[in-house]
Amino acid sequence: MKKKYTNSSEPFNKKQQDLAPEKSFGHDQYLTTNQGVKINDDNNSLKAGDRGPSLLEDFILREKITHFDHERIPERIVHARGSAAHGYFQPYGNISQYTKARFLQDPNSITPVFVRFSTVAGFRGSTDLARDVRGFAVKFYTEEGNYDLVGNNVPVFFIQDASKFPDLIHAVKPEPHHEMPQAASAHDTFWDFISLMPESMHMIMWAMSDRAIPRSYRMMEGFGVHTFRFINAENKSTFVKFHWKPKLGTHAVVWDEAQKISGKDPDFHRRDLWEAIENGNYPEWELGVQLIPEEDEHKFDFDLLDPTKIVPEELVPVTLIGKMVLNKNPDNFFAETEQVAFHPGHVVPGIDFTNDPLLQGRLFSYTDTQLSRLGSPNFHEIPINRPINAMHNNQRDGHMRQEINTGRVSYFPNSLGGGCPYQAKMAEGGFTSYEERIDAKKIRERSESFKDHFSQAVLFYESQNETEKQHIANALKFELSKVETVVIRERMVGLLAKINENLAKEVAASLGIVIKEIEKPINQGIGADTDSQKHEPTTAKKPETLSKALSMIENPTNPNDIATRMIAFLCSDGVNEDSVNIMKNELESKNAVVKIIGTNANSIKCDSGNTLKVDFNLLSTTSVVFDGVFIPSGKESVEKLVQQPQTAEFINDAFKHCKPIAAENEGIHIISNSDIGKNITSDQKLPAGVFSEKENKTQLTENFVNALAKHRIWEREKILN
Ligand code: HDE
Repeated sequence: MKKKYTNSSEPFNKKQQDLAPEKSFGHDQYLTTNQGVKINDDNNSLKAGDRGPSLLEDFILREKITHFDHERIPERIVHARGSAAHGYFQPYGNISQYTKARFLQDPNSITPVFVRFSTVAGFRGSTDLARDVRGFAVKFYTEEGNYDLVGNNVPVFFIQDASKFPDLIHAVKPEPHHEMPQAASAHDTFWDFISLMPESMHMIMWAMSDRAIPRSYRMMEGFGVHTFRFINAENKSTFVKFHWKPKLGTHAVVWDEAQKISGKDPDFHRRDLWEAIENGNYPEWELGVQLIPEEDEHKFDFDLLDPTKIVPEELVPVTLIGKMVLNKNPDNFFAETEQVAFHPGHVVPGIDFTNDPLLQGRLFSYTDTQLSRLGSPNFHEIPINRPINAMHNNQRDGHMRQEINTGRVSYFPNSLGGGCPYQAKMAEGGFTSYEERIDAKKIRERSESFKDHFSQAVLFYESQNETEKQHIANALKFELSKVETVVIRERMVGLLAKINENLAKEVAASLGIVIKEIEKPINQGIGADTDSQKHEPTTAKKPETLSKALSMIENPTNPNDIATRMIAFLCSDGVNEDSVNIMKNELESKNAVVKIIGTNANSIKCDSGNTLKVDFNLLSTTSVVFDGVFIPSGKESVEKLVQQPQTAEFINDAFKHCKPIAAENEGIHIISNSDIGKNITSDQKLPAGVFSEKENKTQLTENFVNALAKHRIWEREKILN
């Protein structure tokens, strides 16, 4: 008899279930509908006959497809692309002198956090390596309620007033007629807007620097950007600027590398964060504060309320008050990373706002956008958004309400409910706003104290070292050469001339602009001369003191540390096992991560006859995702590698991106076969950061490790350019 064909999966037996790698469901759980009805066949819809039309009656099919149809929610209008992790925050001591916020008092207290890093402009599926500012949003689940520090990896912002934010974002997002380019600021509308907004020039210097192409989320600084207030138990206010300092130092990739990573591994930052946490390399930051007494508000030559200004660390040092460790990946991207709702207005007693006009606008925006993004006023009930302390109020109902409120009292004041929930006095932890005296006219004006748009742009630019300055110039040349409208390029060169004439000249030359021709008023352009922009920019003076803290290269954190750096070992059959192991052990003892790149995807036979497990096939990986390359000895291995065109490409990229490269014995053939060969001097000297000590293995290892600790061998750029 013909067997009935149903294509229905038979249930796994107990033994198979126990072997399953995924334990997300309990092993005795049946597949059910959302109403809890057990499903007998999840592979076939209900039909009239086995070849017949499907039946509308099929409630199992209808439920499944209806749910699927509604699986997407609107992505964030900005910061759509992001990755997040759980962790904790621990203060170093008691700072009750400045703030009564309880989570900052006791070094034995641990506050859970959820942190989301993001790019700003790209859509949810866009590349991690776009040239862009990175979001750095931290939710502290404190005993006194949720506190969100919603910052960026750049300490200033493009605009001074919230009313310009929609314009800025419209300008930077893909152009509306053809929705191009994705996740990129290199296009006309962005630079048109910027060229008419001199206040953006300080932030532009940061955005064109390598800060906008971080090596990893784990290697970025974070900043609260605005000036906030700490409030102590006596109601005394101290101005505060927040900083996150990464334990692994602040590092970037180079632009050519960023573009290649965008193609080879657009999830590079997401993967890096995920894998570091999975491997137990928990990223860590220290929380720093710059504290400014209320009396000193007007002591600076910029306004503390102006978000386009930093308080240089040389003027007010950063005091480290605690550390944050990220030690757990989310269980579900949508439920946590996508549904988390941050808000700069989520503060706890002891933290308060200033009148920064950008911050004030943000205080409105976040709940508003989350109402449409998350679809209901009850998004605070989503697990990732819930505070850890109890929450009681008289807010009721609305879409997707989870809580079942009992009783008939949902108003305050009430007597029927005994006046509950009742208000908390200040001494009981009730939030009271700082009593700032305001006596002013209602006007649409920008403060005179906001008008210097260039001094700090100059301070930032001049505080960079030569390599960093060159990278800024290169970024501007790249971005502006993608701008098609000549007058926009010209306006930009005009603005750059206010920062540094040589920079402007270099950019102008690359754009084919003669600098003399563009000495026009800076604010020219349609709509640029409105009252709100009437402050003409002053020509900036060179600052007397530079700020070393602003240079990533000149201000390294833990300069000898190579922890979690990714090192590629290029190997093939016949590789010398000792050569692999000696270098591997040394690097791993310093907590670097070694990956074996093989000419196949499985394993390699060493010269000793032992097998070596391959992590990546040369064909499927790329040098741009590594921090350094080592070629172990082994004649046969080297010969095989030389035959693969990918080997030279691997080395050429590593060389071009200024990465340390080391080769042992025969490995030197691979180096001489690559672009490096052209740069070996007549007396056989290798270029900077390339090592090949034939006899002395210890020296080779030491040189390689020291070079990796420097992150990049920048002097090599001189021979490459
Ligand atoms: Fe945001 N910003 N922003 N922003 N922002 C959002 O809120 C907004 C600003 C920042 O990982 C949105 O829930 C306005 C500065 C981060 O979920 C939205 C203004 C800084 C994130 C919004 C600013 C930030 C956001 C979009 C000018 C650094 C991602 C989705 C007045 C201090 C948070 C959402 C996450 C997200 C508005 C300026 C940081 C639309 C109106 C300055 C890190 O509400």
